[in-house]
Amino acid sequence: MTLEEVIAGVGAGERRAIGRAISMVERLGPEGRELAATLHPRTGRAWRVGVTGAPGVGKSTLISALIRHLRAAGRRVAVVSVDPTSPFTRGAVLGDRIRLTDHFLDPGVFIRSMASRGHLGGLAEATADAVLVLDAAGFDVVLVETVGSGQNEVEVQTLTETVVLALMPGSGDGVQAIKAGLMEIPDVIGVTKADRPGADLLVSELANALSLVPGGPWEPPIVRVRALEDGGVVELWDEVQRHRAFLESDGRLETRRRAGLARQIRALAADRLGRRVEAAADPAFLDGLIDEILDRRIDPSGAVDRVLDRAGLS
Ligand SMILES: Nc1nc2c(ncn2[C@@H]2O[C@H](COP(=O)(O)OP(=O)(O)OP(=O)(O)O)[C@@H](O)[C@H]2O)c(=O)[nH]1
Ligand SMILES: [Mg+2]
Repeated sequence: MTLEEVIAGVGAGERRAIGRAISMVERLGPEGRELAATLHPRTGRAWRVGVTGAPGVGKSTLISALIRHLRAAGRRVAVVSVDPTSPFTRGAVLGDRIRLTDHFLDPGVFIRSMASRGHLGGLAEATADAVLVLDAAGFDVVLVETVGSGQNEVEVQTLTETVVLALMPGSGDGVQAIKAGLMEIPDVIGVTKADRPGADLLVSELANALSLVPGGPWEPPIVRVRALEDGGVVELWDEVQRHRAFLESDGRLETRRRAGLARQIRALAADRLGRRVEAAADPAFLDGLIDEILDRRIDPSGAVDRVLDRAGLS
C-alpha cells in the first residue's frame, strides 16, 4: 500500500488502511510524520475518552461493555490499548460471555494494542498519532486504555477529552489513588467490579476524598460498574456524555484542548530529545567516556557535554 492509498483508505474508514497507518506512525519515521500531518486537518470530530487504572482493575472489560452499548446506539468505536499487561486478544480478555470475534468482525469497531515491548521509547508519540489516525478515520468515539502509574494518567489526559479512572473495591486502590493525588485526574470515576464486596466502602472513601479536593465547576461523578453483566455501563456513558456537554459549554472544550496540547508538545519534545541522548550514549561511547573519567582526564559533567555534542544538542 502506498502512502496515498493508506491516506485514502483511512479517510474511507477501511480497516486494513487504518492498521497500516498506525503501523506507520509507530515506526516514528518520516513516512509516519507525513501521514499524521496529512490526516490532522481531518481530525477533531471524535470524542476521545481515556480509561485508566491499575493492572487488572477491569478496564478492558469495561471497554468491551462500552463498545456493545455504543454499537447498539450506532456509534463507530475505536480502542487504543497502550502497553497492556493483558492485551486484547481473540477470546482471552473479554471473557467467555462476550463473543469478541463479533467486535473484530464488526466494521464499526477497531481495536489496536500498542506495546512498548520492542519499542525504543516513543510510545507516547506513537499513541498520540494512533489516536489522530483513528479520529481522522471517522470513529465517533476513540477509547484509550492505559495502565495507571501516576505518569500515564497525566499523559492520557493530554490526549483525551474525558478521563475515566477505574478503581476496584478491596484492593486499596482508592486509598492509593487518593494518596498519589490522582483525584484531580478523573472526569468520571468508575468503581469496577462493583458486584464484589467493598464497593460501598470504596464509593464513600472516594466521595469523602473528592469533598476535600478544592471543588471546580465539574465534580467527578462516581459510577458503580459491573461490566461482566453490563451493569452501570449505560450510567457511566451517560456521565461521559454529561461531561462532554459540560466541556462544550462556555468555551471549556477549547481551554481543555489547549492545555492538553501544551503538555503534550512539551512531553513529546522531551521524549524525542531523550531518544536522541539514548542513541548518542551507546555503550561503547559511554565506556570510553567512563575510562576518561576514571583516569581523571574529564569530569562527569564534561562527559555529559560530550554526549550532547555527539547528539547534536549542545
Ligand atoms: N467480578 C467481576 N470481575 C470483573 C469485572 N470486570 C472485570 N472483571 C475481571 O477482572 C479481570 C481483569 O479484567 P480486565 O478487563 O482484563 O482488566 P484490565 O484493567 O483491562 O487489565 P490490564 O489491561 O491487564 O491492566 C478479569 O478476570 C475480568 O473478568 C466485574 O465487573 N466483576
Ligand atoms: Mg486491559
